[in-house]
This record gives sequence, C-alpha cells and structure tokens, in this order.
Amino acid sequence: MSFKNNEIHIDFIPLSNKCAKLIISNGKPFFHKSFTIIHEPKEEKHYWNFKINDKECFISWKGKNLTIFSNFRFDEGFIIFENILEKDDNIYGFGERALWLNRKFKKIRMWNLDQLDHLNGGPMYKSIPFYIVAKPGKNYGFFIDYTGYIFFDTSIEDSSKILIGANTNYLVCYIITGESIKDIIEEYIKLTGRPYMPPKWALGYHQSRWSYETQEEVLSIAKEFRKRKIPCDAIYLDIDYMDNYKIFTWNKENFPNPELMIKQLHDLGFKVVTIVDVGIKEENGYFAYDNGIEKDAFIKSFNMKDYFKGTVWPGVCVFPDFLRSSIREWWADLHKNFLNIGIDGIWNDMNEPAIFCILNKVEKLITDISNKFNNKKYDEININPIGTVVTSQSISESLKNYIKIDAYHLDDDGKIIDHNEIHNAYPLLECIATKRAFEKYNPNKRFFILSRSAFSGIQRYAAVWTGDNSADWIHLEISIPMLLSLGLSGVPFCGADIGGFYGNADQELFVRWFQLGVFYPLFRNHSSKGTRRREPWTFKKPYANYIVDAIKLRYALLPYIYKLFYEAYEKGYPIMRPLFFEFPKDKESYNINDEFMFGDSLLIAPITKPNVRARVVYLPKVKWMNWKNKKIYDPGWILEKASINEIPMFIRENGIIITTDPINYIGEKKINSIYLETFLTKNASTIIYDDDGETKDFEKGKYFLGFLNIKKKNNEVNISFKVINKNYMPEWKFLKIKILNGKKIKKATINKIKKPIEKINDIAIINLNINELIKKGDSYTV
Ligand code: MIG
Repeated sequence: MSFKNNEIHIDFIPLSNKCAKLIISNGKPFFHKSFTIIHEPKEEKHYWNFKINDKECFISWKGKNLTIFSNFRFDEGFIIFENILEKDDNIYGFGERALWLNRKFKKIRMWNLDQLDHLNGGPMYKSIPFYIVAKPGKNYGFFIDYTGYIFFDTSIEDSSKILIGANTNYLVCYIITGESIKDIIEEYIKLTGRPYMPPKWALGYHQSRWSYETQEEVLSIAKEFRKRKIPCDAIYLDIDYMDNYKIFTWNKENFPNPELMIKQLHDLGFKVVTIVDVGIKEENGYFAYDNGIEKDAFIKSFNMKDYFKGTVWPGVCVFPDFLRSSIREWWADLHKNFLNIGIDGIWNDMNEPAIFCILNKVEKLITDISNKFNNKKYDEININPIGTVVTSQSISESLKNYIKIDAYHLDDDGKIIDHNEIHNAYPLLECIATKRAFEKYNPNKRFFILSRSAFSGIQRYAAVWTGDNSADWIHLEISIPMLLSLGLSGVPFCGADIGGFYGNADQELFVRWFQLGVFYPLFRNHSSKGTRRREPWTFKKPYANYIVDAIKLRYALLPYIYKLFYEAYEKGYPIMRPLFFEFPKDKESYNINDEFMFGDSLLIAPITKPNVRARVVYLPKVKWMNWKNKKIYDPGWILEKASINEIPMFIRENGIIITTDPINYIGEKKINSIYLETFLTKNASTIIYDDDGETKDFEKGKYFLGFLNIKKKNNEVNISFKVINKNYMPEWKFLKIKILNGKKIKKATINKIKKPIEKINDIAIINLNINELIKKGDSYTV
C-alpha cells in the first residue's frame, strides 16, 4: 500500500506476520544497498492493517492499533517524520549510549564517533538505529536501515512522539512486532543476522592493558596467572607491539620472536589477541601501504585523485576502502602472517574511523595547533587536538548539524559513494573483511573479533566493548544500562573495560567492578597507559582475593554462560537482560537500571556505589532465592546485605543454573561433572547444549542438545530428559541435579527409574550419568 504526492512517496509493505517495511522517498529511483539486512521474509499471510494519507500512516496489528507515523516531510536534505507514542510508552535500544535504560527525553544521533566524554550522552562509537517501544501488553521495534547521519529526538515538547530525521532522500525502515519483546528480538535477528557463536575460550577471563610492551612482559604476565592459579584465557597486545604503529608489523626490538612467544603462550593455555587499527601509515616501502597503492585500496579525497588522509597513531595515514569486495579480500590477506603464526583474535580499534586530524580539510588548523604545541609536527602530537571533542560539541548544538567528512568510496560497480552515506557502516565492512581473514587462513576454527565501532549487523562478526570509560563509580553503574541496551539492539556479546580505562580509584571500586564484570558477556580487564596496574595480584589483600573469587565464579558459571551464548546464536536473546525481558507483565520491571537478569534464571543486583554494604533490590513477580545463603523471598522491594566480598544474586523460582568444577582455562582438563542448581517449587526445565567449543563442526550437526525437565509433586521429583541431538558427546560424564530447597524431598526418578538422593544441608542431590540420560527415555535424534 502506498501514498504519493509531488513531494513524498510512502510505501508500506507487509513482509511476514511480525515484520513490515516502510519506504519513504522523494519518488526518484534509488538503488538501496543494504549491509545489514541478510534476509527479508516474504510470507503471504500476515496480521497487519494500515492506512496512509498525506499526513499519517496508521498501523494496526491483529486488529489492535499499534502505532502511528506522521508528518512526513523533506527539509534541507533530510527526510523528517514522527512516531506518535502513548504517554506511558517506554523507549529502549538505540545501541550504545551512556544513558539510562529508558531512552525518553533524549536527543540521540547516529554518527560513529570516538567519544571522549561518554557521560554527555551524545553519539558514541556505535550506531544502531533500532528502538523498541514497550509496556505491558504492547511492543514494537523500529529499525532504520540507513548508514549515514540520523537523529532521533524523544524529548521535543512532550514525550508523546519521537521526531526522526535522516540525511537522505530515500529511507528504508522495518516495523517489527509480536507477542513479546523476545519475539521482536528474534524477528530483528532474522532480518539482520544471528549473533555468531564464539569459541569457548572467549567466554573466559581476558587480561588486557595498553600496553604489555615486550615479549618478556607478556610472558611474565601469563606465567603469573598460572603460578597463582588465577583463571585466565586470553591476553591482549595493544598498539605498542607494532613497529611505529604500522599495522601488521612487529617492533623487532621488543618482540624479536612473536612466533615463539605465541607458541609459549599457547603452551601456557593462553589465547592471543592483537589490536589492528584501520589507518595505514603513508610510507613508501611499507608493504601494506605500497601494496594498497598498487590495488588503489584507499578512500579518496574530494578530487577523486588524491587519497583522503588523516593523522592517527603512526602519523599521516590513508584508510582502506572496505566498500569494495576486492579491497575486503586484500584486507583479509594482510592478516595472513598473523593468523599463520597462531594469533587467535583480532581487536579492531579506531574503526569509527577515529582520526586525530583530517589533513585535506584543515591544514591551517593543524598548523595552528602545531604552533600551540611548541611547533611539533602534527604527526608527533600524540593527543587528540581536534576530531572528537570538537565534533561532539558541534553535534549537540543542533540536530541537523554534524561534521561531514570530505571523503569518497568506490563501490563494486565503480560508482562513487560519498563517505557520509556509509560512515556508520565502515566498521561493519571492516569486520566483514576481518572475518574473511579467519575464514581464509583458519577455515574450520571459530574466530574472535572485538570491535569498538559498529552498525546493526555487527553481531554476525564480532564482540564489542564500550570504549574508553573511566575508573569511576558512575561509569560502573552506567555500564549496566549501556550493555542491556546493546543486548536489546541485537548485540549480545558485549562488555565494558572492567575497572574503567582511564584514571585511578580506590581498591573497593575494582572489587565491585570485577563482581559486576563476571556477568558481562565479554569479561575483559583493560586499562590505559599511565593508570595503576590492574592485574589481579597488583591489588592488596583482601581486595585481591575478592577479585580472584569473582574470576572463579565466572568459571564456575561457564556451562550456564555457554547455554546463554547458544540461545543468543539461535534467537538473538541477550545474555544480560533487563528485568522486563523476562517479566513483561510486571510494570515495575520496565525502569530498573541497576539490576538485570543474567539469562532466564539469575537476577543480579550489583553494588554500584562506594561504601555501600546493603542495597534495595526489586524482585519481580515470582519467588526468589539468594543463591549464596539460600534465603527465600517473595516478590517486591527488599533490602539485601552485601559486604565487600558479596554479590547479591538471586535464582528464580523454578529456574536452573548450570555450574561446574574449577579450571584455570578452557581446555586445561576434562570437565567431569556439571551441576544443575534449581530452586524448585513445581516444574523447572532447561536445554543442555555442548559442542567442541573451537571448531565449526557444530554447524554441520556435531553438537549435543537435550531438554531436561524436573517436576516436583509433594515430596517427590521426576526428572525426564529428551535427547534432541547427540552427534557430539560432552566431555562431562556426570550431571548432578541440586535441588537447593530440597530438605523435604524423599523420592526421585529419572525417566521413571528410581534414583537415590544425597542430602547436604538442605540441598537434595541426584546423581545422573550421561549414559543414563541418553539411553533411557524417549530419545530421538535429528
Ligand atoms: O587513541 O590502542 O579504545 O582500548 O587501549 C586510543 C590504544 C587508542 C583506544 C581504545 C583503547 C586502546 C587505545 N585506543
């Protein structure tokens, strides 16, 4: 269905039960290439109803009014329109912003930026133009598939509409709805791609620092972890491993034998992640530059002859034009030596792209700045003289104002594309190329990419982190809504630098941050040059012990976390979830910023303030049990004690968490048992998933998947297990069911066969072995 007048064309196209497309344009033909949409459903049957006239587009779903888009217009090169809201609607998503969960009353802009001041709420590294409007009984999502500048204003005059503007003449949007927010995420993921399944080691603890500066230092850090038996799986090499910051090179003096170092690290059970920036130093004789010139691989300046140049760490740089598939292939090839010597992960930094000074445009400004810095040449100034700070300020001045970059790309057909149209897609295209590198040089190995900048779809290729935060309580606290919002924006694999990147703080902050970081999908400790060291043993006792306890807790929870990653891969569900994701009928749960669900069964209420030894916790709808002291609570607001070594964690009534015995790193030794811990009042169930954790064989069906159910009636429990797939057998042999409130349990059966019950305190334990699970019972293989 469409509407047309001389100025504006609006098309509404139902795609499936839950998804419809809205195209707004000036009616001129336009070739829209999407980097994000991987699959558009085409189903005949649907529940949509809509009415369009020159003022409004009314949308209803299953016979009920859903929403209204209105007031479509063109203004100074922008398509502008409004999404009419009801007063009590809540707004979520929009990817990474240092804002509270509910994104009402805000000006939100999509323009990837190396944002130095996170707390100004302005644009940051990632642009995900997807929001969800939700309240009990109503949800829909809206995604704008445009990679240039977009503004959203959720605060004009009153909160009953969102003003939307995009700097283009042709806009493709998707409206998604369903019975719940889970449905919306699942549908959004079908459109934009499923999150990738990382290797198991990526779920462990990661140790990073800007920088571990020599080969010996890296090895000594790794050995210290093993000596002290502090679990750790990955170590990072930041920019100082390179020769003069030239990507894909090594500093020969400090890293004389990277191949040997990597082998030694692997022998110690460590995986190695190296940083790769996007800027390539302009230097004749440097292979990446020479080779790129030969391929005409770089983004061009306005005259289409010169390359677009800017200064970054190595000085004057040129930037790969990832828009062309041949250049993405070239970029993949640059990784050959790195991947061949065994590097396990690539860390894509500065890929907004972040540029200290853009040369072609601001020569004069640079000279002025150089003068200010005692006539140092601009490429010697190691601070950020313009770029980010100035940019973010000017953006906050006016909704439509942003710094355009005078740079041009060539697409696969040789067409010139203005950088400003694809600015936000730049990191996504880079990660596509990086993934290609892993595919080429390690085809069956699962890859690990960590990206700072992103656009919708990044979940297919990379984990992300929230950039340069600070060692401050407010940064700890805001990381919760930041990561929850990334999760609601289809990016489950995310984390913030534990401890804060910049600055220093007292030891209590680091303890509390590690205690929260256990539940970040990406559990990485990273810090800037010039800050105090952050390796766990650099803290004083007892703080150091509490930090190690937190890391060990992460490893105990790994089987549960792996299950959550599998659910993320299957359905796009976040790993850290806002309370309303699990309790959509509970009105109170829509505005809780300092608690979250870790998967479906665990509620985490971290301490986010200094000197706090108790906190209020909101417990939605069901009964809860404090996982540590086994105290049981009714729903509602409670006061919970949390001394410095405690994290308030609650297991949901009839929820199951899966734990295991301690290890120092993934693959160190065989895991013998897993434990299914439940607070059982009626009926609890979970999937049990496992695979080899490192290859892509699971894609070919080599995985273990079963469905376990525990039913309680009076003082009896009946367990049943259905095998869904057993083409891979887990390494654990025993599965122990721990009924945490099991004092009165007298009888237990598995697939109708009686089993003995062991009692420790009030916990009833039922020991099962894997053969009992898969042989008996009504199993079937797919
Ligand atoms: O301009 O590589 O966010 O994690 O340590 C700073 C040095 C460049 C920014 C990243 C940070 C990294 C740092 N990088």
